[in-house]
Amino acid sequence: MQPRVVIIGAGIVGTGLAEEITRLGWTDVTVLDRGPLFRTGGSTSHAPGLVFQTNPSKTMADLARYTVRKFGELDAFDAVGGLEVATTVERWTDLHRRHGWARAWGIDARVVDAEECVRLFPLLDPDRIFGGLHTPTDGLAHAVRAAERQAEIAAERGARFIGYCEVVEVLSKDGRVTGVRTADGQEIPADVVVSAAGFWGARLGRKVGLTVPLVPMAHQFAKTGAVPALGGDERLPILRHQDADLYYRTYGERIGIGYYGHAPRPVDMDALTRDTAGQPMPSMLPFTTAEFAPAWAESSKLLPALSDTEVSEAFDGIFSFTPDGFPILGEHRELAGFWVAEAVWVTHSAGVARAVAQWIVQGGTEIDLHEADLYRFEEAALSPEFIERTSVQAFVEVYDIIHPHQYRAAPRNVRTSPFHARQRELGAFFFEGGLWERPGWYEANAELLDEVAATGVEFPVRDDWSARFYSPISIAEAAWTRTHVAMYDMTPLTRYEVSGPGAAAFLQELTTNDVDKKPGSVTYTLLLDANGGVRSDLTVARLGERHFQVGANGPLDFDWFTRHLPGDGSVVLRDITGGTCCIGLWGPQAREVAQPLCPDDLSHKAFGYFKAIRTYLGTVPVTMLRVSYVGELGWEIYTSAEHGAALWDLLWAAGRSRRVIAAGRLAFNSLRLEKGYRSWGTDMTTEHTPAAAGLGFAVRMSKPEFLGKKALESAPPPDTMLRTIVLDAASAVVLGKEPVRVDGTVVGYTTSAGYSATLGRTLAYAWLPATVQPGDEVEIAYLTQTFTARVHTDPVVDPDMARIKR
Ligand code: FAD
Ligand code: THG
Repeated sequence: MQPRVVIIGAGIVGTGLAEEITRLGWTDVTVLDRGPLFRTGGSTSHAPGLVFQTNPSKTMADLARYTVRKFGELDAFDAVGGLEVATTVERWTDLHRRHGWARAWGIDARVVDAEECVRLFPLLDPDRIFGGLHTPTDGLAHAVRAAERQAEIAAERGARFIGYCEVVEVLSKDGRVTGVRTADGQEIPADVVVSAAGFWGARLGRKVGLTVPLVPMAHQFAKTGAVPALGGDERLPILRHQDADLYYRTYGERIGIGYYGHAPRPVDMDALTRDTAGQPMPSMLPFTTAEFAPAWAESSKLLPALSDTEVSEAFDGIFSFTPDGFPILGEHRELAGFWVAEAVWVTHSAGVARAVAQWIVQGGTEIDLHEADLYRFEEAALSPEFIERTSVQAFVEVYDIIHPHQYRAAPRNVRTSPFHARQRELGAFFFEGGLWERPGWYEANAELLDEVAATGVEFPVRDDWSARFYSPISIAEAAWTRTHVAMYDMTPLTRYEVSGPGAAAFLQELTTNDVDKKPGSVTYTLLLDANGGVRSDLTVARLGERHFQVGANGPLDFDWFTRHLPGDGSVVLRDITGGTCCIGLWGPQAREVAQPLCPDDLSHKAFGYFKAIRTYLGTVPVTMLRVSYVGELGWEIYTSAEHGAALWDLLWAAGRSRRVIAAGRLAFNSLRLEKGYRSWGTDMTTEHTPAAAGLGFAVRMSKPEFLGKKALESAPPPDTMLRTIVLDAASAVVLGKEPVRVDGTVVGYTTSAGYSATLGRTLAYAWLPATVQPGDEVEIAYLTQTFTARVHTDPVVDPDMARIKR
């Protein structure tokens, strides 16, 4: 029997899901909406439908591209093109960066001058703009029509759509959904319930004990009266004026204006009925006229013809914002069969619907969804305080120019390691990541600059953009690590204790490498999804017969592990990140620092590479792993939190004679790039097989069984590969996500980048066709410049492991 599916919400997401799920063969689908079909009163009902596909996230761009294609086929999309104009130098540069993303993700776009902007959109005042970014395939989605068309197709396959039917309760038994109860008392049985309830989703989630971190926010949208100068041209592109938080579309002779510049207005859901009384829809609040004044003033400057008209109708529409701007997708971990697909724009809706349908029906997606996963959030990030503040900030920043290394400004100091006070004393410049305070570099190391420069290390001057969130001190720290010894705070590295009689078998089945080795061994291994895509990369240290310590990448690993735990209690999983801390002590002189403190023999012979021991450093009980993401001799040294400060002080004092330094994330990143180590989520995702990512060495196909093995057995050889490229010019810098050309054609994109003190060049990883080989020349477009680079064999530094294994 086919699973019975109930979808809550018949907006653009719910109808898209019904179409995609029935297309994959599950046709017992019922879609319920509290409002009338298909102008339900949700956000979709009044969405002006602008679709700008370009996004810093490849995933989001892919979801948008699919939406454009699908709505085009459904005759619900007008490819009028998208035009984003720049009225400031910063924006003009930023449009070049956006142009880079467009090309990197396969979207046709071009940077055009002011004259061309006016040709495309004649109402523009050419004197106000530097130029624009024109994307011909962007355009207008007819959101309600698209919802209707998708519903029709789904209905032909057997799906039912029921309006005026509010879900008031989700029914469940033994941790599985069994159906829903509606306001009129009906019970509708279901095996799968998908909440596509838009900004009502957080409330619905709460009914089943799920935090859906979205905040409904009001956003101003106005329509002008007739603007005769428009002449009723239906083909004008959609327009963005991000410097003033504005966007535009035309409706015949009228212009629609959307505005994000007003103070953020989170919506009080408890007062929604009262606040929207008298409005046409429950997603429309009364227009806040005074707040719109700057929008009108700015608009009249950019489009002088507006002075002939005024606002004729307007409202504050409600839709969802999230802490990081991404949708919220996935299945409730404690309530099997309950899915959410929320905080989705019209722009990404069809792509999201297809991906979530694949996830539900087939167990995996083609497009990597980790950025949008329901379980991507750290525990503290699910606090109401954090959700509200960061979602409000996401509204404020929606059109801001965001530097790729720009970190959250608030809330800060949510998680600090036991070394925090020491780091501050050393002048750490803190970045935020996973809510942790992470030193990027230490001002105390400025005193090394001259000395390191004297050894021949170059410190190229950066352009203004790449010099942000950066310090040349990081180059000195990286160089120093390769010649002396450095302490890296590895506390934020997520780690789990996996224990119990079933622990070894559990890890063996879940990961690609052979982890069932002797206690004291460490293994680098991968998590794959059912399609054979890389879900994560881990280190697994066997500390005892039934006791493992796993080094992981974040909350999604915990989620994956939890979902796969055997039901018999034979494996216990514990996140030990917060209760412990870790210093990476690395560099050629690491052994001289640590050995005098340790009762055990730390020689290469006694304590080899990728081995683990439990011992003491002074009075501090430690677990030492002979692992180094920076590719140097040394150890990750773990202890429980209360010993952290003592451990730091001990190593610091012992390292004095060797001139030990504390080093930060920038140096760390540069060194791992030199060593060829990948960073999951940035360099590779579920869209890549281990072989494509250069991680085939971590897969033991001789193991009887592991998740993803079947898919790998039938996987064709990869047609794209992750490669290291070295920029030719010493001063050339890239930051990641730039398009890479071969013979003038864009063939790939960079993922991460950093300066190599060893080579005196910037290194980057790039996804390139497998035919592009080491030694080949490529070109990278960076803002307004083009840099040449060469594909290098990786790793660039220490390919024969001489530095690390001695
Ligand atoms: P909705 O369309 O809100 O659908 C959710 C449905 O769930 C509703 O119909 C609701 O009635 C139903 N529902 C909720 N709870 C229950 C329940 N308990 N039982 C039964 N049914 C329930 N996006 C773009 O991409 N481009 C744009 O140009 C754009 N402009 C916008 C302008 C404005 C003014 C606004 C407000 C939004 C705009 N958006 C735009 C965002 C976009 O409209 C939304 O993100 C999108 O429509 C959300 O679709 P949805 O299907 O998730 O939600
Ligand atoms: N330390 C620990 N766990 C981790 C990381 C870490 N887990 C998440 C993430 N980082 C995993 N990434 C890597 C990448 C490379 C290596 C370790 C962790 C590494 N690779 C050796 C190599 O490729 O030469 C593996 C050699 C081998 O398999 O023997 O060291 O930083 N604890």
